[in-house]
Amino acid sequence: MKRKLVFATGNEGKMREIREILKELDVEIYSLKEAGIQLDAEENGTTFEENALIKARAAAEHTDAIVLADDSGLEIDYLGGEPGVYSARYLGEDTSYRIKNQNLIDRLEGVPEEKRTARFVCVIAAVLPDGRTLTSRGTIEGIIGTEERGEGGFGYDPIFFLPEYGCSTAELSMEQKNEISHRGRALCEMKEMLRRELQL
Ligand code: ITT
Repeated sequence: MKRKLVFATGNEGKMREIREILKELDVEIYSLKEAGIQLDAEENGTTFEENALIKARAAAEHTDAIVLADDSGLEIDYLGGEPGVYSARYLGEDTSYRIKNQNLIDRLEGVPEEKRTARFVCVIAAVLPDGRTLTSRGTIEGIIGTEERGEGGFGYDPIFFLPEYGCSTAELSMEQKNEISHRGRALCEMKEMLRRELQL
């Protein structure tokens, strides 16, 4: 029988990417919703690592499965690393990304391209059935654009430009984004650790 893996996220954009990246692992993947788990863990850590572990440990209290969680965000150098670990909560959790993205564009009004550098960061935390924890981290460097572009991806993707590709991460196919993204990189490293630790 296949082993069960619960991915502790309520973000459907993340979940779509995660399923695609982990599809060749020999496990059954469940979202929180599919596993019937409701989390109200407060993400009060100050780093992506802390918050990813908070989410993974909270979910692990409800299941014997392998649990993974993703904590991620956008760091804009000109804004001192904002929104960073507050990326989901920036301007309010329920505010639309059209508004959040336009606000960040406005805050960078007149800033030249070389100072618009930014990165997406993703930390994946795992809690194994024996209680051990693992983490992996991935990043992707880009610049903040002057307008939204593209319909793919989610969140801040329409304003995150990759100069070497001449497009935003919202203009990549999911396969292309997963090959180079913060989440793709962090999950590939985690996949290797899980294979090693659990012979998956
Ligand atoms: P869970 O905690 O339930 O996983 P969340 O959306 O609250 O969902 P985070 O606290 O990790 O997750 O916040 C991550 C935010 O960073 C996310 O909501 C987006 O705004 C942004 N983000 C992360 N990865 C991204 C990506 O690949 N593309 C665009 N925006 C991204």
